[in-house]
Amino acid sequence: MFEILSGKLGTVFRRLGSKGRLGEKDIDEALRQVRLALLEADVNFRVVKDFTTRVRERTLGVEVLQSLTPAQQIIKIVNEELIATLGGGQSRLESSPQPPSVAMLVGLQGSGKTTTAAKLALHLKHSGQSPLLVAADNRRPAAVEQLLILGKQLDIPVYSEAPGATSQDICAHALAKAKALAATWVIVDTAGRLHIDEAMMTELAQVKRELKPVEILLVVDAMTGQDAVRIAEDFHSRVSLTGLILTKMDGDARGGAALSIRWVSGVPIKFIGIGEKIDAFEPFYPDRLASRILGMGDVLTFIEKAEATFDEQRAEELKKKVQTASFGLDDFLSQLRAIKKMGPVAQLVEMLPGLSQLAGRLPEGTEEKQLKKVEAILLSMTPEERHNPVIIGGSRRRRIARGSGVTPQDVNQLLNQFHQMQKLMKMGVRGKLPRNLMGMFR
Ligand SMILES: Nc1nc2c(ncn2[C@@H]2O[C@H](COP(=O)(O)OP(=O)(O)OP(=O)(O)O)[C@@H](O)[C@H]2O)c(=O)[nH]1
Ligand SMILES: [Mg+2]
Repeated sequence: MFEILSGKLGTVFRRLGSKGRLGEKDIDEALRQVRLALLEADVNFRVVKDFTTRVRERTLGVEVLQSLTPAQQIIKIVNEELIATLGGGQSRLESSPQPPSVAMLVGLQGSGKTTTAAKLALHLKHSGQSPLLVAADNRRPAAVEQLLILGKQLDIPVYSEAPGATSQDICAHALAKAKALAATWVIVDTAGRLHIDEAMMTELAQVKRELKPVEILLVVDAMTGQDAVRIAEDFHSRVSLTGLILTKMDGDARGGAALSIRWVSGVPIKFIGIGEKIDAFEPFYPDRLASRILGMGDVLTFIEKAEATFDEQRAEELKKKVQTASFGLDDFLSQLRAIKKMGPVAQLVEMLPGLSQLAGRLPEGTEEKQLKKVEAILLSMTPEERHNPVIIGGSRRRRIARGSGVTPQDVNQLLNQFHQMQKLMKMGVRGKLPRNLMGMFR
């Protein structure tokens, strides 16, 4: 899966990488190609539009890391936005506070429900649970037989009844069986239909009422592309899904369903089926899939490392400056300028570990107008005075005040503020500074 998309994206990024500097035009051209590649991979057009908009906005407002090339930065952003499109973090299986936890598998005919029920039961068994499989698909004897065979193969108990039994009966008896076996999980395989119809929905609603499943998982065939996405939306509106299982991920070379379904339906992908064999099944990790699609495991690892050392270097430099008290007024000046660009100082301080409680008690002087005044004062100082403010006595203070059109008291207040800031800094630099604050200390 994703071979074609992966190949196309690879070409786009290689082309970007061969250029030294990237202008807005290069970025737009690259994003145009990314958009085409996604559309060709059958990704939902709304997802594509939203994705490329997000990437574009971020590339334009990006903080340039010296240790990365522009192309690497774009790869990093594309990777992060791919992960976000796929759901962000891993969505695990929920369990009930009181066992057994019930997972009900729903889906259209042939989507892989029965196979997946067995795969999921085996997965749970391997993680130390004791599952019971339930054949709630009692309309077709062959369906029950299929589950019985799988259960036997895997040595996992299967509860079934003779054809014709009502699903209400099956559910009630299955729960009793689960209790008798001290099963921790009940995996219910339901009957599929060719299309979503009322009869199926009524039956599913009934099973849901009887068993109060903690998980209602839609099993959906990834090879059906955008149909899969539509089916997920339909099912979700009818039975409130808790998760998706995408099957046959081994089959489709395009992968549009996988890339669109979470974003469009809002339901997290919890597992994927990657083959007919019973162990061809795994939890879904958005970040792993994203790096597989980008096909750039090495580049991404490199980017992560470069970022980490970059942050560390910055934090380390700053720490040294503060510790050796060489954090001078020049630093203060550039810091104030950075703050001016970044928004209200109270918000920034809230993000600093250990400083949030000071947020409401910051000295005045951080408003826009005040900042200008402060800047003027600092610029009226000689470099020597900025470097070593202790030499600023009465006459220097008056000169600086005259030069910047303020009173000597204003100059004094600024110097006091600076000392307060130094104190705050000393407290704030204990841990690693959050990345978005690094701009303050340039
Ligand atoms: N390649 C591949 N085949 C799969 C996967 N999951 C299921 N299949 C195949 O899909 C076919 C249908 O699977 P079933 O589990 O019977 O589907 P179902 O949803 O229970 O079908 P009905 O009970 O008829 O509604 C079988 O041939 C499975 O082997 C998968 O992840 N990859
Ligand atoms: Mg089946």
